[in-house]
Amino acid sequence: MPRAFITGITGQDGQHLAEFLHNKGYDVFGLVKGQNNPRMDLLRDEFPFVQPVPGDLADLPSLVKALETSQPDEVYNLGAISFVAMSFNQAELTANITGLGVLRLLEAIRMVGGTSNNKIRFYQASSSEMFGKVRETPQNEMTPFHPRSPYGCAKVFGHDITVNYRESYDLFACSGILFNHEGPRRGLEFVTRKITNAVARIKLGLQDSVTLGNLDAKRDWGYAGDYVKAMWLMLQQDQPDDYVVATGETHSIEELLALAFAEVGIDDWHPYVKQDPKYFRPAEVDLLIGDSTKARTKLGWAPEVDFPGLVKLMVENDLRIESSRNSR
Ligand code: NAP
Ligand code: G4F
Repeated sequence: MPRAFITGITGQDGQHLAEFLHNKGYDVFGLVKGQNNPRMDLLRDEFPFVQPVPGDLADLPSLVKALETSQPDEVYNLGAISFVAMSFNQAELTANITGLGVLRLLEAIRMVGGTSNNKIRFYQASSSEMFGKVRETPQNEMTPFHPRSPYGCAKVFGHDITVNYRESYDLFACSGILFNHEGPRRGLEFVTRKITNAVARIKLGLQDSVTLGNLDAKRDWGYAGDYVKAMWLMLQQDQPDDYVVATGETHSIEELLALAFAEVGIDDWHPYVKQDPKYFRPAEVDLLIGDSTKARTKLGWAPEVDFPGLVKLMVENDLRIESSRNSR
C-alpha cells in the first residue's frame, strides 16, 4: 500500500485529502500539533483510519521523527496559519509556520531520504493570495506575484523555496497554486462559511443578522472535495511541476449573499447584513480569477461542483447542523 503523510490533517483540506487517499488504498498518516489538540476527537471519530503523528511545523526534529515514523511515499504540506486576516496581527507567527515551515519540511525530507532511490514526492499548498494585487487577469502559472498580506508573503516564500529545492536537490516537489475552495468543513472564520452558517441560523430564528467587512471583493470559489484530487494528480505525474487550480469564474461577496439567502427563501439579503470596519483588512485582494488550463490539459483535472451548487451544499449542511444542535 502506498503511504501518505499529511500536515494540516485537522484542517478542511486535510480531512478531504485523507478521505480521498484512504479510498484509493493509501495508509494515511497525519501530523497533529499540541499536547491536547481539540480536533483529535474529530480525527478519531470521523477518520479512524488516519494514524496521528505528533509534531509541529515550527520544530524541525519533530518533522524528521514524523517522517521516520510514517515512511511516506508522498508528503502533502497543508499545515499553515491560513487565515489572511489573522496574519496581519500575527505576522511573525505566520512567517514562521506558513513560510519557514515549508523549508523545515523540505529539509526533513532531504534528511530522511527524498532523493535518488528513496524518492519522497512532495506537495506544497501554494495560494492564489500570492497574486494579491493582480498584474493580469485571469492569473496563471506565469503571472507575477504581488502579495498583499503577511500570509501572502509567507506563501510566496513557501512556493519559491519549493521550486528552489526541486531545482537544487532533484526533489520531486510540486506546488499547487489553489484558488479559494470551500465546503461544509470550512472554518467558520472564512467568509463563505460565516455567511452560510449565519443564513441557516437566521432562517431558524437563532440570530438576526450577520456583520461583515468588504462586500466588493471577488473570488474564484470552488469546492474543496474537487481540489484535493488535483493535489494527488500532481504527484502521479512523471515530472514535478506547478499548477494553478481554479474554476475560472469569479463572484462577489454580494453574489454569494444573494445565493445563500435565496436558498432559505429570503429574496432580499440587505436587511440582514451589517458592515463593521473591524473586518476590513489593511490591504485587500480585490479580484481573483484563475486560468487552470495547464491542470485541465496535463492532469485531466476539472471541477465538478459549480458556484450555486457549492453555496447550496454549504447552506444545507449548516441548516442540518444548526437544527440538530438546537433540537437537543
Ligand atoms: P485550515 O482549515 O485552516 O487548516 C490549517 C491546518 O494547519 C490545520 O490542520 C492546523 O492544525 C494546521 N497547522 C496550523 N499551525 C500548525 C503548526 N504550527 N504545525 C502543524 N500544523 C499546523 O486550512 P485549509 O483551508 O485546509 O488549507 C490547507 C492549506 O492550503 C493551507 O496551507 C492553506 O494556506 C492553503 N490554501 C488554502 C486555500 C483554501 O481556499 N482553502 C487556498 C489556497 C491555499 P490545528 O488544527 O492543530 O491548528
Ligand atoms: O474567506 P476569506 O477570509 O478568504 P481569503 O482571504 O480569500 O483567503 C482564503 O483563500 C486563500 C486563497 O486565495 C487561501 F490561501 C487562504 O488560506 C484562505 O483560505 O475572505 C475572502 C474575502 C476577503 O476579501 C475579505 O476581506 O471576503 C472578505 N470579507 C468580507 N467580510 C470577509 C468578511 N472575510 C472574512 N473572513 N470575514 C468577513 O466578515
